[in-house]
Amino acid sequence: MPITPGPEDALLVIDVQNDFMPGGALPITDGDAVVPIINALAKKFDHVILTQDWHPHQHISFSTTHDKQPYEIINAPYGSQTLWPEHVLQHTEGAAFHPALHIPHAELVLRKGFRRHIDSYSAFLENDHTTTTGLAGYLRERNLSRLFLCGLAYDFCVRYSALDGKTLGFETIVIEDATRSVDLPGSVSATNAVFAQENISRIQSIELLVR
Ligand code: VGL
Ligand code: ZN
Repeated sequence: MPITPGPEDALLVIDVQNDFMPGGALPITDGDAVVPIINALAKKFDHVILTQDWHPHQHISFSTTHDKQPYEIINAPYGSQTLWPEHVLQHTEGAAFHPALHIPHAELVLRKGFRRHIDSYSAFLENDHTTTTGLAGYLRERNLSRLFLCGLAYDFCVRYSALDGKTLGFETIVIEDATRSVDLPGSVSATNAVFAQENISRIQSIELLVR
């Protein structure tokens, strides 16, 4: 069904950064395929917000910080934490947005994951599920009530952003073909299941791009 974004809608573009692209530090298969789709989607929205994963050296999510291998899981003070290769180090090329991402009218770039001792998948709350990024307050003050999510990765940062957005009272829709997954064992099926359970709808970009 065609959808026409209105003044209370925002496109939330999650982590379209070089390190998540093929050849990057934490590569996502086909990650760069979302860039032209997101550029086209952005033209349909008055309000676009970009998130930027932004880690300091020795970040808690880095396997190297713990002398462990990537994709092992540790018990952090706030719960279990998957370990990743070092990625999106603050102010490096790897942390920069993909050079072909072209959204000149984006209104906010929200950085997350900049605290050494807490990871942040969600654009709203860090992985302790308590520390806020300030995004919910920003959206409320600006009367932005419906969110369309796209970007990387479907099964991590898009997943937790969509869930927290919904819990915090926003209508939340994921544009499935404008995302790609890290695809660890079970991560995509768990994401699909939790989206169904929480009534987070999945749509295709064509529904916004027609007309
Ligand atoms: C992400 C793992 C680690 C993401 C960020 O953007 O989905 N995944 N940091
Ligand atoms: Zn990260």
